[in-house]
Amino acid sequence: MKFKRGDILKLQNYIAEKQTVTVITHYNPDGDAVGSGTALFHYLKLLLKDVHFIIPNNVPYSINFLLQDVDYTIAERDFKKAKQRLMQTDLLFMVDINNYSRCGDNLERVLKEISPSTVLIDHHVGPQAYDVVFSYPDASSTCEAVWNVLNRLSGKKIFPQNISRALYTGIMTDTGSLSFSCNHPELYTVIANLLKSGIVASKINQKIFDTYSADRLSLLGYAISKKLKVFPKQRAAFIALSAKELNDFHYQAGDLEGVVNYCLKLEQVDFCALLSERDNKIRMSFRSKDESIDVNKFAMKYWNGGGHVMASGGKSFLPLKQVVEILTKQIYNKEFIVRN
Ligand SMILES: [Mn+2]
Repeated sequence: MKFKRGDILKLQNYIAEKQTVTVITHYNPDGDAVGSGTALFHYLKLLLKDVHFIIPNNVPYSINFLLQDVDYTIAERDFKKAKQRLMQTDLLFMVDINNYSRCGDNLERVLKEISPSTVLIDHHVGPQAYDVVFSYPDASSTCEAVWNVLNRLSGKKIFPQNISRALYTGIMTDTGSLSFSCNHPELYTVIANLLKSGIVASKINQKIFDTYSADRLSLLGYAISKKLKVFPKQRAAFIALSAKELNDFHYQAGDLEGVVNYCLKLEQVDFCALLSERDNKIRMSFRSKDESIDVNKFAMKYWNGGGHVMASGGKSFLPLKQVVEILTKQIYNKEFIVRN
């Protein structure tokens, strides 16, 4: 991972000079968001900083273990505290986001009012300008980027277990257990160094991936057996779930994590989407099997979103039925292949 001359020095100076440090990540946090945020938290704590992690809303239960021994606030539960903290902050780290809007409207408003020094560490395309920007769209995950930043900062390769565990979690969740965004050999050197801290990979994998509730597994079964629409000619597929259907399975944050990837398991599918009616909108995830289908561009052009070339997200405030109609038309017209 290449670093711009001066960025590490600037970051070193910030860390030396600033005392009140806050880490923030995206709405609907995933393993990479919480992993990179908590890893940074532990690292800065070791440097005796007053550090706090602000998470916009609830963390999926499968990655809750990462929050052990972390000072954090879930902004949606205690917005006053989150806001107060941000007002006092003189150094702000943003992880797994490319701009403030990913934190949700309420936090974005506060973030735009304050003026701390800002450091971004991320792997999404198109970061906004901040004081220091470590943006690596080719990285597997923000956690991989964080390891490289910490390595440059400290000269160390092996970090304490709480840091290693968090970074390992983000790498595994963001690569679907090393099945995509995982073709650069350097990634495996990072993982090897994480394991050298003594963390047990199989145990963490179980914690992350084998903690389904019966409802979650039933929802997955229902989504695949009853709701999967396949368009063989267009080599596309999608699943759409209404709020009522989610409710029938007692939906919990995180229950749809990874569901979209099942559509790609079909040999005859190169592009797929998952639509779910949640938080008074239709949330959409897009995946593709090949870089020639750029779902970041597709999400940006049509669905108010973005992300990565082969994995992105979007949203719509139209009724689910209408979103399904539009997406179906887009599939028939192969508009998911966005030409420049
Ligand atoms: Mn990520």
